[in-house]
Amino acid sequence: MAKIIEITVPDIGDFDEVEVIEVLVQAGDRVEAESSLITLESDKASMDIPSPHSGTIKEIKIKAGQKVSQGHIIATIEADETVTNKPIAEKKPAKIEADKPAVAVNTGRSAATPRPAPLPTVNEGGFRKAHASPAVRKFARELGADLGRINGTGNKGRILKEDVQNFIKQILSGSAAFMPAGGGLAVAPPPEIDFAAYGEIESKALSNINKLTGKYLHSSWVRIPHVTQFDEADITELEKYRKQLSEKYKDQGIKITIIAFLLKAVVSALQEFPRFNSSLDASGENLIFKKYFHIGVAVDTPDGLVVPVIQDVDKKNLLQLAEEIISTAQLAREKKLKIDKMKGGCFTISSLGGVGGTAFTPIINQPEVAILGVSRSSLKPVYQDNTLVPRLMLPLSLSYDHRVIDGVAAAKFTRFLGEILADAQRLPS
Ligand code: CAO
Repeated sequence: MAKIIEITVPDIGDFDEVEVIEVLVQAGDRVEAESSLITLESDKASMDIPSPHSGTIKEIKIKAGQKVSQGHIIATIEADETVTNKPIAEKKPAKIEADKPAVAVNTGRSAATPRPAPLPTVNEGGFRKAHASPAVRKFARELGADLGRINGTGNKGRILKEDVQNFIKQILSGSAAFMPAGGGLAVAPPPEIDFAAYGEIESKALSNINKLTGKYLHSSWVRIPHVTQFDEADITELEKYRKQLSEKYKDQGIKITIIAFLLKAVVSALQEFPRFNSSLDASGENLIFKKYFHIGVAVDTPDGLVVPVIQDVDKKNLLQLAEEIISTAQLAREKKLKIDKMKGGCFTISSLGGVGGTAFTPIINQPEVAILGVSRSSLKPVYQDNTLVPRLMLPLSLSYDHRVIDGVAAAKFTRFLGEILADAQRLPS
């Protein structure tokens, strides 16, 4: 015969006065033996308390927020007739450490249920921090739902089972709001490694600039299909001219480096190839062509990379540009650059020419569609009129957004730059 049994909090180890954070059943619910009734959470761990019997819940004697200890009555249950006097679950509830996943990750198996296919990857950091009960965590993990991306509708934003179900429904229906930003890939998190296990280490926090730049670069790298076109410009004549100019303005403290010429050459190329002076709009379906020429210049500072923007390069002469590069780089290195000076760029130049190297693949400064990397010039033997002659060659590395720019256009763009830099007379002063 069915009988009413009181279900009490079992031995929960060293814990006393633990908070009930979720009541998972209500009166009238049918439960199976070992299914979770409530979730308790201490400052160290959370645990689900299972039902020791199958049957129907008659009355709930507990509510969320209450503190309980061993022996506290949770509920009464009308246990199934088949139940013996000995409850099925006499064991301690499974304790789930706050900083460990509830079940094995990505092995294709949960602790309880073997699965034929590997589970989708979740972001472990976000998953751990999410406000959810172990039962919901387990449920989410079984479905491969990333708790870190789910907004909870429960008490104090707690993630409920329904939230996980809704999230999965949204994913299946292809709702953009639930896809990774930009519809890109969900990337597996890096492995957590105890570096100290292999030798002495020192941990240093990244600078704010590092963190901010890192975010932008990562986003750009993941969202934009990058291709890099390499070329060389013969700057033998240009270098002579640059040295003359530098000499002339030395007394005024103005150093004219190749960057000023590159700014001018880039503007000419953008005028010739307007697609390089465009951005995709937020929908990704329209190209916005800019009629202005604001060019970013990557500056290396002690705290990391910043990209101030030189406004209206087409309206400034070489000397003005050279002065502005010097003063802007100085401000950037002294952290005095106003945020306005870093906005509105159309295209970026990143020069490692003062350092060295022969080529590199710069990351596009989104929402721009291309970036020009410049490496150190060097003397190379070049065939001219059937003779090998020494020429000063400047390596160019143009990374471009392949959604907007085709390979042929990129090759034409760098060729145009090469030709215009080779002929100093063609450069607007
Ligand atoms: N080939 C050969 N020499 C070059 C050169 C090149 N392509 N570019 C610069 N040089 C020379 C300069 O003429 C200068 O020579 P002198 O000291 O003999 O006068 C020297 O290298 C140092 O130049 P500079 O770097 O101080 O000046 P710049 O105008 O060329 O560059 C700036 C200014 C702000 C762009 C640069 O200082 C800087 O910060 N570069 C780093 C940018 C960066 O980090 N990019 C990587 C981003 S990752 O995508």
